[in-house]
Amino acid sequence: MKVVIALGANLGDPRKQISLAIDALRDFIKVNKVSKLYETAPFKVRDEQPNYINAVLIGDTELQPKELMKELLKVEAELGRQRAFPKAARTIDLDIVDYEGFYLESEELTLPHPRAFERKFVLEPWLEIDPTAELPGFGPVQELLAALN
Ligand code: PH2
Ligand code: MG
Ligand code: MG
Repeated sequence: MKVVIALGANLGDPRKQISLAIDALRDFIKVNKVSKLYETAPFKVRDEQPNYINAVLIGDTELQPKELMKELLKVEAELGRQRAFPKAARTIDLDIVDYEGFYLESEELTLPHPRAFERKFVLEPWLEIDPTAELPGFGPVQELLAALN
């Protein structure tokens, strides 16, 4: 199943953590494309935070969506993620942006990612590695990005 994963970090050594996370993901995702690393200003957070390093990758996985999310949360925990409050600064954040075009709404996971459409830090790296990308239910990533600029 084709998956699009967004990576973000703004505590510790963000570039290192992103790189370690990608290595760890290879245990359950065949990684096909990885974007460059983007330094981005904190978006819609309520406290003062350092800039983020963001990236997006595209891969293939055999795991079902909720299993995949569980594995991502394990990798986050291994890389020191603490959850003080929603959108707090973090050592690593691994989000499923799109899973094979699936729609899902549950406690643990919403697909596609419900806030990806307004996040330049997701859309820009995604467009870099897939110029024809579409966010299910929202449209072409190129158009979503243009609407933000
Ligand atoms: N993640 C958030 C909230 N705001 N801003 C940037 N620039 N990058 C992020 O990864 C990010 C954010 C919640 O997950
Ligand atoms: Mg996130
Ligand atoms: Mg997350």
